[in-house]
Amino acid sequence: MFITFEGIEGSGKSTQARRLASALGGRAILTREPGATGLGRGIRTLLLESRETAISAMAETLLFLADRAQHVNEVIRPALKSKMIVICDRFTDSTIAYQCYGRGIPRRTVESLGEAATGGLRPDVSILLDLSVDAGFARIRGRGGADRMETEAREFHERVRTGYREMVAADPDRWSMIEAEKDVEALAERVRWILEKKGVRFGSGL
Ligand code: Z5A
Repeated sequence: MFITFEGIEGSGKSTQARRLASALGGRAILTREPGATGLGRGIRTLLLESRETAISAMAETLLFLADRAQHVNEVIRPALKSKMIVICDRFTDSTIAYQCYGRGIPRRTVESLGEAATGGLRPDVSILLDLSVDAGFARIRGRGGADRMETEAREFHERVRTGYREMVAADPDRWSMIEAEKDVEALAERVRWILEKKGVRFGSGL
C-alpha cells in the first residue's frame, strides 16, 4: 500500500507520517519529497536554499519532478515490490498544489510530465491535513531561517490550500481530509481510523 500525507507547511503531516511509520514498525518505510535519494538531496538544496539564483516556475516544477522520478525508481517501487507499506511525506499532489495552484503552471503539463516521472504510480490513500495558513505559519514560526518556498506571500499559500481542498472534493475515494487544528494524539487517532477502514491492521497504539 502506498500512503501519502499532504498539506501546507506546519499542518503537522511530517509528525503524523512519523507516528504512523513507528506504529507500523518493520512493515512500513517512511520517505519524503523532496530529498529522499542522493540525487534528491542535491535537488532539495537547489530548490529550497537557492537565494542568489532565480528559479523560474517551470524550472522549479521540473526539479521537483526529477526528484520524484529518482525517488520512485530508487525507493518507492522497490519497497512496494517487496510488499512494504510506503508512507510518503508529499508526492504528486504537492506539485499540483504548489506549482499549478500556487505558481500557475497548467495542470495538464504537470499531469503529463508527472506521468512520465512516476510511470503512472498513484497513491492508494492520500491524507490531507487541512489547516489555515495563519495557523500553519504560527506553528513553524520560531523555527528560524525560512526556506525559499516559506517566504512566498500569504496568497500563494492560500492558493495551495484551496488547491488541496479542491483535489479532495474531486477524488473522495482516494483522499481523506482531517481538520488539523486538533492535538497530535487526536490527529493520530483519526489517521488510524481512516487507514483501518482501508484495510491496514494496527497493533497497539499509534
Ligand atoms: N514542494 C513543492 O512546491 N512541490 C512539490 O512537488 C513538493 C514540495 C514535493 C518542502 O518543504 C517544500 O517543497 C514545501 C512544499 C514544496 N514548501 N512549502 N512551503 P519541507 O520538506 O522542508 O517541509 P514541508 O513538507 O513543507 O513541511 P514541514 O515543515 O515538515 O511541516 P509539516 O510536515 O506540515 O509539519 P510538522 O513538521 O509535523 O510540524 C510542524 C510544527 O508543528 C512542529 O513544530 C510540530 O511539533 C508542530 N505540530 C505538529 N503537529 C501539531 C499539532 N497537531 N498541534 C500543534 N503543533 C503541531
